[in-house]
Amino acid sequence: MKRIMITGALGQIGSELIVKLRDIYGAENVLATDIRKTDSPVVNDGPFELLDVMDLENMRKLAKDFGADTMMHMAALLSATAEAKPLLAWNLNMGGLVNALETSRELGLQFFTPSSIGAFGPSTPKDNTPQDTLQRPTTMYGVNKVAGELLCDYYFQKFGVDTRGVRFPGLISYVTPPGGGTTDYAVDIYYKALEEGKYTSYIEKGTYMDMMYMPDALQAIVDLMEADASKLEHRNAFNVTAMSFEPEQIAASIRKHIPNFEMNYEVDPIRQTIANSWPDSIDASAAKAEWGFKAQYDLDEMTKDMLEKLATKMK
Ligand code: AKB
Repeated sequence: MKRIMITGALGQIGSELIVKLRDIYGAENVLATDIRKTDSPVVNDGPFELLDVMDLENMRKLAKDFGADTMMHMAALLSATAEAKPLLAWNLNMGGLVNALETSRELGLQFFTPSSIGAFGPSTPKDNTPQDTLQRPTTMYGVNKVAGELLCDYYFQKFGVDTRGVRFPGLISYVTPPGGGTTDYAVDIYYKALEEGKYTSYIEKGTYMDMMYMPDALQAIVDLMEADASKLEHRNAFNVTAMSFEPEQIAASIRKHIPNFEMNYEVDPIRQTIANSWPDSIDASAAKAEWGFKAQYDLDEMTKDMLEKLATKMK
């Protein structure tokens, strides 16, 4: 990775990934692109171009003019939004992906795109979900993710594009809030804990999902992209996780810092159905063995850092 182009740069992952990549590879070597422009470090602190990922011609031109050797395709709708707008999700998630893969094939770019725990479904083994297992998701997001994993494998096998990916769990960060995901409650809860001392969860108690703190997710992307290709038996996509918890456990972790924190429930049937169809915990041993994946933060370490950073940010 020397000249990296990123789509969806202003999204939840992109906006922090850009900063990390610019630190490592130099600001001038990381091209951020997004369909919108904001007054933010992503736009102001390095190269930035407007790009609709449905526009293959412009994507190709930007990558070529920049002299990119790597494409990181982050633009996508998350699970709850995709469930509300399934046709838009199909068109954008699949259309954007195929354009990014085509650009990478034509220009010989290394390629990364995230998959998700959403690529699993109710018939997948729920505990310690294996790397290679049944994937019959029942959500549009899941359908997109499985099709995307297969498409990336196809571009690797058929055209030799160096495609790599991870199945991210819910990602938690104090920088850019997520939008339209099922796991977003685990981010919202920290804001509300500091603002109001209480939170109403749309996910039912007892619902376990895998999660990861953003610094670990960003490091995982860099480590996978820098990994020796000859060591990778899998490519699209590796299970990665740092923790699995249910709402009562994150509330208990918050109470270690805010003892009177109150948790209530008003379950959203759509997001609950999505959560119920996902694993309770996944097995990341293939990622550990093939490229040394390691997460630093557990639930309590993450809670401490989130509350400290958010308190400063919200001052
Ligand atoms: C979502 O909830 O949609 C995402 C994901 C797990 O892919 N955070």
